[in-house]
Amino acid sequence: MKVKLILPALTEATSPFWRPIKYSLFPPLGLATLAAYLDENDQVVIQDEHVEKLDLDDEPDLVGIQVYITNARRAYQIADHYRRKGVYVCLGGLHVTSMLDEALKHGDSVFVGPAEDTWQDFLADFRTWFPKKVYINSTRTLQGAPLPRRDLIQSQQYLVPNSVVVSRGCPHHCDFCYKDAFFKNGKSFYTRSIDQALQEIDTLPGTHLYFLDDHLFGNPQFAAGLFDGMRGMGRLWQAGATLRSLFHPGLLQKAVDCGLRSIFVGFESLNEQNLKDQNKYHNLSYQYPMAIQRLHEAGVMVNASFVFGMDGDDESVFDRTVDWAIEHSIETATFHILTPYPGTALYQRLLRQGRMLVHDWELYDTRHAVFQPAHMSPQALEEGYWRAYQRFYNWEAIYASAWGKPDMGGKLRHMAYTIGWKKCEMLWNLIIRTRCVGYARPLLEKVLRGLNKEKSSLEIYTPKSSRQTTGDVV
Ligand code: B12
Ligand code: SF4
Repeated sequence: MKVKLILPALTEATSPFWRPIKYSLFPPLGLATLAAYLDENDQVVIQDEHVEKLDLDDEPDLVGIQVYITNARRAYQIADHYRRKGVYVCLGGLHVTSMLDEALKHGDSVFVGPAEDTWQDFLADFRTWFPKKVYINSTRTLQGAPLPRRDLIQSQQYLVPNSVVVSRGCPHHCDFCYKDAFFKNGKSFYTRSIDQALQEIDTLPGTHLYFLDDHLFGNPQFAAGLFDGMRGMGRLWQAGATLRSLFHPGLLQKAVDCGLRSIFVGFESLNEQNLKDQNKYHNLSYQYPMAIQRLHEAGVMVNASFVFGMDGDDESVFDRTVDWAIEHSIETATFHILTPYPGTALYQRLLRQGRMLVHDWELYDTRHAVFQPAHMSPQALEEGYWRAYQRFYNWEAIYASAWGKPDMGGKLRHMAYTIGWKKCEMLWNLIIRTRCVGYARPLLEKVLRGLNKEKSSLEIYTPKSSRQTTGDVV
């Protein structure tokens, strides 16, 4: 059977005037996961429109398309195109899970929720000619799930081919997050076994890893076992975790000891009431400075995520947040306009209050105000958002923020990371056009390690055979 799996791109990702590096970071791991369930004899291709032009002239037996909210329009176009040719089309992913009726107009089969179990059911049905219209996920486990087919990914096209996900979901329930909508009707947080996770990590070449888990520290016992097992593997890695988990006794140190060098933390807002309104009770704003200090003292760079437009925000929120981030020497900040994704508690609330203004999914990209904010106009929210980026990443701010680091090595690493990420757009464009993005990886590793540091004993690779998979190894 000929199977084609496609990650369509949103319009901006294919524009030479947008930030191509943002879309050349991670390969389509969800599709590589699905590919692992196909038979040896099946011919499988994965195409990612963020990094390549799609070949739409072919006629496979089966097409599977991944649909996010912002690429939904493009995904439906591609689905319609293949269906016109008589090809069977499956749609899955986050957006179709919340918008089943919309998706059913474009797909022959639509998958609700994670698809580790339903995709296998579908393949059996398809081979016997009785596929269903809708597959709803109910079994929530990663035990025994095969490793993603990374051999189908063109790794040279990505800055971070070694993205890895060892859990699904998150133990928390923030109102604005996609999570509860995607994992409804069952467990919304589960992990691989530690041994399976380590086995997957062991297959990844090179040094650098990026864990894309929503909350890698979400199950402290699992995380501690994973970090113990990773000691001596010689990795440098990045991940995301909640603020509260950084205070779990000993966990951060274990992470650092096995190579954590930069972390994405959802601070979201400096306003305590905003956090409560969004059901984000696990963030306590008085702990923010302590968390940053802990991370910096441990040599971990902070990527702080902030959301603008919550009901406690007025037009002063932008400058206040940026000033605070610079004052606390944060390396990179990601700003978002609050975006109510369909299916979330936030979306339901704003719909009930009659505050939803825009229904074009392409604009649900966290850069547009799609709802009526409480204390400012949608225009003021968008302008403030762009101003925040400009202020945080201007040269003066970068310098001021880096200068907050106590030693010269820290200052230099801060500057190199921030400048590399936000101030080298033309260089990134050239690197991507000449298909050399893979060559930039050693530089990223060098900056993560620290410019003045050579490989430490921690980072010298220990072959698998001489390494335990759980428990302390050093
Ligand atoms: C990596 C990532 C990116 C990467 C690249 C995406 C990629 N290469 O896959 C980059 C940086 C480009 C990116 C960009 C954006 N992203 Co993003 N991203 C992620 C992230 C962190 C991980 C995705 C992942 O690999 N998951 C792990 C795999 C195993 O799971 P999966 O992809 O969901 O696949 C499973 C199922 O969905 C299902 N499935 C998926 N596709 C299909 C297809 C078929 C046929 C079937 C049967 C099943 C199926 O099966 C898989 C196995 O269970 C997620 C958060 C998350 N935890 O998922 C956010 C997330 C997907 N991103 C999001 C957003 C909003 C964006 C942006 C708009 C952000 C922005 N402001 O610019 C852009 C636009 C993306 C676009 N193309 O439209 C939202 C999506 C919300 C929504 N309702 O759609 C998420 C959920 C983050 C969040 N918490 O809000 N993103
Ligand atoms: S902590 Fe993060 S991933 Fe978890 S529910 Fe809240 S926003 Fe979503």
